[in-house]
Amino acid sequence: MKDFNLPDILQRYGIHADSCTISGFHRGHINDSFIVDVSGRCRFFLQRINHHVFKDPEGLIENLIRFNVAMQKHYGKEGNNPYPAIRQNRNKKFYHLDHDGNFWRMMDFVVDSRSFDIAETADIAREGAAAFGRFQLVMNNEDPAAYVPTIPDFHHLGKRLLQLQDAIAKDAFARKQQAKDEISFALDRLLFGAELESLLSDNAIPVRVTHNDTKLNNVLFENDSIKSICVVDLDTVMPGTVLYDYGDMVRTFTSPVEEDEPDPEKVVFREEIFEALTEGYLSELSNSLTKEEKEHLLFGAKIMLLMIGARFLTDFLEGDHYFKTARENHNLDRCRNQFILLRQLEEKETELQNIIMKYA
Ligand code: GN1
Ligand code: MG
Repeated sequence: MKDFNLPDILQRYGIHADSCTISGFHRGHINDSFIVDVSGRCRFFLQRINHHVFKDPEGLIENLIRFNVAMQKHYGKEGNNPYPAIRQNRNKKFYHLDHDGNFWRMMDFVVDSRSFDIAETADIAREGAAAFGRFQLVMNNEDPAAYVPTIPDFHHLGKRLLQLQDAIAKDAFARKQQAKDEISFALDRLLFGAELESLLSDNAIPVRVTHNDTKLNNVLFENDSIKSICVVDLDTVMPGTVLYDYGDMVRTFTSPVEEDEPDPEKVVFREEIFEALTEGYLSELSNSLTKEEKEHLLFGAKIMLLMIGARFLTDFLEGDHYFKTARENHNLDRCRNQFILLRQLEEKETELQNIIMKYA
């Protein structure tokens, strides 16, 4: 972990470091996160926004404020809104820029909550997906043009695949040979990029404000039940499509192991979990999606698996500069894992499409 002057940052928010316990929260691959416990009285979630990835942190904060206003309006009374508030510092700003050019943000910590890395049961999958469905229902009233793309072309599959091809051509770390199977798997699917572009350019799939990082562990559940509270990790709430959000749920819910599990035997596409998440998402949203959106949800799962796998592979070939890694070949393991899941999905495509249509 880099050396940050956390006491100084907390001071900007009127908190004395002596009066609190700070612990690192090591889940995301991009930002640095800390839980700040103030003498057991209240808790905050302090984050350094990685400005090499989010190049417009101010725009990101503006999105977040806009998002909070929308949720506040939706839930009405203050106490009914489960979404954590973003705190102002002593200069009345919603972020703090430190001497090293780091952007910091502090939010309330959602107490008595938990998250799941794995969908252990179908009920968890159904409720997790329903939480993203309820999020989407509110976002459907938001104007996508009012939200800054916090990462331009984040889910532009065509560009992601070009970046991969570029990394293969350069092979700057001489790792191409080690990843030859994964490379050919990805190159066999270059057409997915063109297919997505044509759907978007025909306006067949509408642009909405979407979450864009719908991992299961971005849903907060109550501590003592499997009722969801809200969804978190809102930095990529921006213009997108429901194909991405549904797709990223399929990617992160269906496997019984995490995305970096290196043992290929353990990566299994669980159809019952797929069905539960589809049911949960569409139980909330079915009436407000277009026919084309519903028909292309499975395609959304395919593009997200390919895209994240390709991003891990690109990062592996480029020497692991983007995603945090903890071991050798970590990004290659992640890529392999995602491609195994995609292959299994492709083998069951007809059945899976029928399941979607049952709830659509
Ligand atoms: C990153 O940092 P985290 O874990 O929330 C990434 C997502 C990937 C995910 C893979 C901004 O999310 O796109 O799906 O890792 N976020 C960014 O686990 O690149
Ligand atoms: Mg995220």
